[in-house]
Amino acid sequence: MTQAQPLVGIIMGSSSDWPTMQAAAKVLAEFGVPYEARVVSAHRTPDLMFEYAEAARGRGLKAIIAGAGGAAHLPGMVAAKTTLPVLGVPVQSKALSGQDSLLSIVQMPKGIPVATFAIGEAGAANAGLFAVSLLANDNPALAAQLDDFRRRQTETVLAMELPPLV
Ligand code: RP5
Repeated sequence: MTQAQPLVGIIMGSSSDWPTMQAAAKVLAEFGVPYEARVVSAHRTPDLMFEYAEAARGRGLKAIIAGAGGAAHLPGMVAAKTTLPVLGVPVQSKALSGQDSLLSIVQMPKGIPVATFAIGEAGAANAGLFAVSLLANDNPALAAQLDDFRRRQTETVLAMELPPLV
């Protein structure tokens, strides 16, 4: 899935990660940020992973959101091959509920950073928001959109009412 001149690359280890990772795509779409999304597996397509990471900056990407589950090496290995910001999303695994994914992604050795987000959909959505924040550094219109998003979110929470006792 590719739009014209994507600024953010969303990659994931399997199409089974898409229900989670599409939360990042939805955020980028909401902010009008062009992105691409595709399956790139650290273990099953390692050559593609390296090609993708090595070409990313030259293709104009500004950040890569990488999601994987289980022994989740994709974000770290991509970060090893590019100096673009890599945002890691731990996908909830069946066996260990994503604890394995989280620890695999977050425990990077000194020198190769991966910004690690929460397990699952919330992490994917926040990775999307973080990518928007990165791009907003030199895009005032995007920064204004972020302010508006926060304002609307605050209003929604302030308007919350609790149901009566049952
Ligand atoms: C990881 O293995 C993927 O990121 C996915 O979360 C997990 C399971 O992959 P499938 O067996 O569903 O293809 O590489």
